[in-house]
Amino acid sequence: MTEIMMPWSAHINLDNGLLWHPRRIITRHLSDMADMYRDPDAVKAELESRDPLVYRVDEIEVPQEVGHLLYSVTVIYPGKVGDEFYMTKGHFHVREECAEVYVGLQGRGYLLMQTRDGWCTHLEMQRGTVAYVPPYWAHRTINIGHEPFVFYAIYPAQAGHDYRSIEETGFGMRVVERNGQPVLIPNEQHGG
Ligand code: M6P
Ligand code: ZN
Repeated sequence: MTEIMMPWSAHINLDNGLLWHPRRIITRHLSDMADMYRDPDAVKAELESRDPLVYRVDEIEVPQEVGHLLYSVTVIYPGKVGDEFYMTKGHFHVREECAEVYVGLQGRGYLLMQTRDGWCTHLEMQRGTVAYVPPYWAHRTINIGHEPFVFYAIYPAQAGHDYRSIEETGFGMRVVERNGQPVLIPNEQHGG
């Protein structure tokens, strides 16, 4: 029998990006993604003194089934490892045919996207940007500013996260600071 869920609402604090509702909170520190940054010496030096919180994801709780929509609010804190800006791990969807929509709420960021055959592109995001991640594109977000970069994401609940491909090959581009500005450079370690 079809189970009927009661309608409900949540609340996003637009000042700090945090979601108020029963939810799952995911926090990622530098040590959780140490191998993803380009400069191992910078990672090591940083981890010797502290293990900074790079980003936080607040998710609502819905069944991860076809028909439901899952959404989350991500806060990427400002910062760099060496000259590389703080970023999310990035993932393909397990169900690669699932798209995703991002809405910028605060700060400035890049949304880096890449196909399986290595086509890599990016979009700039700020408050009010609505970015569409089409099916079959891996996606990673990067804080390129001096304040938290906050965005809302919504996607089919069955999408799932595949981190392994990105852990193995990385993205084709990295975002680093040059003369105070964010610059995309090719990723020499990219194996895709
Ligand atoms: C967005 C969505 C989430 C994702 C989060 C952090 O909120 O795409 O599904 O979990 O960003 O990105 P990642 O899972 O790659 O660390
Ligand atoms: Zn996704």
